[in-house]
Amino acid sequence: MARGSAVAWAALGPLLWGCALGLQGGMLYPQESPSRECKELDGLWSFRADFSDNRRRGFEEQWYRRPLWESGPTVDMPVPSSFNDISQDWRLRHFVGWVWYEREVILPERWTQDLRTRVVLRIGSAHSYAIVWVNGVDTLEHEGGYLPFEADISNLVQVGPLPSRLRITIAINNTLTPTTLPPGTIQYLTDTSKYPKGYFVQNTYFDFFNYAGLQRSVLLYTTPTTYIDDITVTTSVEQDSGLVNYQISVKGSNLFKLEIRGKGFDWPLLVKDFNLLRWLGANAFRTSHYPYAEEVMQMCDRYGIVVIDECPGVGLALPQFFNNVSLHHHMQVMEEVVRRDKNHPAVVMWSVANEPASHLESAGYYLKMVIAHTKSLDPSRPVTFVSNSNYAADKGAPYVDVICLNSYYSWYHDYGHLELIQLQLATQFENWYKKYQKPIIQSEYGAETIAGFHQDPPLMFTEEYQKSLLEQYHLGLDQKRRKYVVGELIWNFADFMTEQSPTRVLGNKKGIFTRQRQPKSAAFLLRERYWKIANETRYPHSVAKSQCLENSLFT
Ligand code: GCB
Repeated sequence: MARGSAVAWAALGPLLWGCALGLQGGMLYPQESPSRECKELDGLWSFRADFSDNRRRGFEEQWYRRPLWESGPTVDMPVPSSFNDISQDWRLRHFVGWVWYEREVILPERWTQDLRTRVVLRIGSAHSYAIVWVNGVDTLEHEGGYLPFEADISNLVQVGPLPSRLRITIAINNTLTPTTLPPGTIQYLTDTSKYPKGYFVQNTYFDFFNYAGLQRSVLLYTTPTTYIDDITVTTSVEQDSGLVNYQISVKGSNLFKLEIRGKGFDWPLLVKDFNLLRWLGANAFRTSHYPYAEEVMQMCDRYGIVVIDECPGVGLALPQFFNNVSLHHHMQVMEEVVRRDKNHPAVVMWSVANEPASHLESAGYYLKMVIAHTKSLDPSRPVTFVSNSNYAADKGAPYVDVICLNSYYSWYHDYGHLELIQLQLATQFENWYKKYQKPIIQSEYGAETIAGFHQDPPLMFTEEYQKSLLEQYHLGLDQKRRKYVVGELIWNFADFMTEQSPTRVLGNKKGIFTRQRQPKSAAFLLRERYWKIANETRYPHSVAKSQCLENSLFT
């Protein structure tokens, strides 16, 4: 079937901005309209993990050629969800390698018969490498979790009389390598007195559990054969008028189920989180440490929450992770992030990485290149990465627009000595500002806290300690807030799952809310603070606000 491939740019507003140079094609969020229909494929899929020694039996036996149940037993797997938390089989929780998902769909007859209709298969995210077959035909591959990808499958479904039943098979590999984002390493443990033959573990260099699977929605949608492929919205100001410009690319002529969904997308949880943000009076967050679901970004637009949009550049901790293959992939990931999120007014800044080993020369070059590339994709927004390096050693800071700093005074060192926080924080800010004269955001600070643990005077892990630690930080932040510190982001909004280690008690407990979204004492402290600051800066001409923006890029 012939399909037009020409790309026509319809400029429907003044084009003031030549962005999106490197963005290949669009990735619009699928929405129903008079010309587009959607069919969600969320629900139960058939699933099998490939437990074979080399994890490649699925490819050797070509499991995609026939219904999955024909090649062996399958289990039910909900989509969206992380496969790790669903099963009672402990091997699945820590499984590393290929897993197979399959789902059969019956298509509306019009989709298969009307040659003026394009049928698109869209996968919200598959962590981390995915291969997709439609009716056994290799259709699509994608590297990197947390971002959507899609394929026009019209030619597979519009093939004569009624193959209206479609079999979608998706193989996903969650192995992290030195060139994935985030990176990781596989370590074979060869001491046969301790480990069975072939035993290996996945090493990661970040602090969250490497949940995997189809964690966001999968859907089919249609467009006409001539369709809008992309929209780019930009804004500017001319004299006293605000201008909204847009460029359109036309192609062709319920209840919480935490613990059991890993980090599978969940509407009730999302709405609850935004209600909590509103309750807190918070107005910003960072998508640490990977892009969040598109529905989250839409909620930010609606609720007026500004976002530092971070890519999965986390765990770049070893020198070997700063290589050319990774650099190329990292740039490509930034293209996908910008392509997906560029039109969200909520996005105020791109973050290309969290805590890379930025004291290394090779990291300096790498960050310089990724930041420059991101700026060429979107010259309208500032770009940063989040640092935990020493100000004098950091090789990436010269290239960022805003310095973002993570520090854990009186937590990872000087245990219990809350009295040191103000001094250490002031030193941190003064050193960085003196060297770079750039606006600074405190992008992480906090303390591990087990809800219900109490001790006064405060001891580590109690609610009192978390509260007191935050109070000390706030005193320090307030000293600089009206000068050059332009933001503060608590670590963390809610408790979350991590790998097991002696420093983590059923995950990271630095949340001010539990994983079930119940407040710890610190939540009330922050609520008071955020609303107080919001009220102080409510009036645009107040002294407080103009001082707060002094020296900032945003003036
Ligand atoms: C950090 C990391 C974050 C961790 C946090 C912690 O600096 O950016 O991923 O979870 O510290 O709690 O240690």
